[in-house]
Amino acid sequence: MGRRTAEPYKIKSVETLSMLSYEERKESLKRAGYNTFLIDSEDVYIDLLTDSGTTAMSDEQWGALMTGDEAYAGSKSWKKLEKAVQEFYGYQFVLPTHQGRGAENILSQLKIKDGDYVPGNMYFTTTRAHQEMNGAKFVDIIIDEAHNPTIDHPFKGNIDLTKLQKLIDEVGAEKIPYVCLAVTVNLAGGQPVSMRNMKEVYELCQTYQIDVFFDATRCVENAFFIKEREEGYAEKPIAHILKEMLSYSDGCTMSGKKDCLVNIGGFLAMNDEELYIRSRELVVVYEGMPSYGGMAGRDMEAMAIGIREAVDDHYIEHRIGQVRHLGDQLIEAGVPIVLPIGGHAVFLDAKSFLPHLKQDEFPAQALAAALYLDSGVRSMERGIISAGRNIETGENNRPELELVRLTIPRRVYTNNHMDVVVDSIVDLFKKRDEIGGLKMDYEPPTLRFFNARFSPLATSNELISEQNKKVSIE
Ligand code: PM9
Repeated sequence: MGRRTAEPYKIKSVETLSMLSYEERKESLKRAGYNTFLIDSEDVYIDLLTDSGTTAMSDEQWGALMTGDEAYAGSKSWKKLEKAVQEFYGYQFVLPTHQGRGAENILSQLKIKDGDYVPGNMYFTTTRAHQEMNGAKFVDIIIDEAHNPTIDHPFKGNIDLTKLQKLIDEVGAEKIPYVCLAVTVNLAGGQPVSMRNMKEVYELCQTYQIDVFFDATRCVENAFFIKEREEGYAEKPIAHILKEMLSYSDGCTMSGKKDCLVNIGGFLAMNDEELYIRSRELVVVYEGMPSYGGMAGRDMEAMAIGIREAVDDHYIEHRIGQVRHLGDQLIEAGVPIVLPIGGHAVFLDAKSFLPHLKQDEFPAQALAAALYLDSGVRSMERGIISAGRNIETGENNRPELELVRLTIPRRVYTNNHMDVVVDSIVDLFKKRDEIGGLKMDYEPPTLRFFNARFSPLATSNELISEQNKKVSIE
């Protein structure tokens, strides 16, 4: 066995976790309509719903909160944030937004015309919603391997250049306002894009004068995979790799709630001054003054520091290592997960986990609910419910991937917590035949996964057959 490593930080403040009984969790799940988004946080033991805004901030960040400049205009905290983005991301112009979707809204409104096409490496829920609301059709041009959870490809987030070229030939470059390239790809399992692919996409787009905008939400995690897997990068610092990655784009939208290591905030960045001036006008309409954009001065102080802390090589190595600590144990136990293990989460392959359930019985939603019931671990459905309906036909989109995401907040849990999650999932896997499907009782018209409500299909109205219920934390 190689020498073990530990967290590159020590704990200064603790938050007590709640540990409900099986019966209490059962009640809580019912109240939430079997949707993990609707479970009260105080009823959750280990919260792997999302890595978004759930980061533990450092003492330096907490200290900086007191120095926040809350001026309505010209905040010096904004100057610090702007400088950090320019220094570490390399873009010339930056605008603050309340979170990532604020930046997506502004970019989509300014770039998209009715009838346009926005190609991207797999959709993301809020990103696609903004594109569609502004009249575009999203076109998935990720490599085919990304849709198969069992294929172990080092850069499963890559764009298929043939698919991109084909779309350009079919609809014409003037109908493509920009290519949206996510690093890493959330719904593919946190899969990275190679530096080479980014460069090739950028070069192809340049020949047609099509912009490339990155969804940079998890760009630091992507940089780690390049360092680890792509020739020529092993000795380069993460900060250096990140800057090279972003140089193959015209701008980015950013949810600071992930790789900027903060609980709220985001930004829109670009190199085109004319677009910047137009974007600034919309920031005033939707977000606030361009010197705060929906964030408090203290939030901007914390984000400026988080941007720097995130590119620390020790931090990111441990971060990815913790995700693997969870995923590797599940693989060893034979639990089907998306391969290879990605950057921010381990994704259970609900189709293989619960092969007896049809996609219309919502296997991923049912598995997420069963996991909560078993151990109080909260996860998130990323399957047919998240995929929503086709805007033209109204039919359910039917993604190949029917997944449950175990998303690991940054710097929050220890590997012991991950071990508890493993035990619960392995127990559930042993009694997987007993897990029933769900029916949807309430379907919201947009982004339905947030507020949809379900109930068990079984006549007994039980999600897991009664005789088999096992409780791991009682
Ligand atoms: N991601 C997540 O849990 C939070 C919302 S769940 C719908 O994964 C990408 C790749 C994201 C993302 C949010 C956003 C939006 C954009 N791109 O939540 O608005 O993963 O800051 O960012 C969530 P905001």
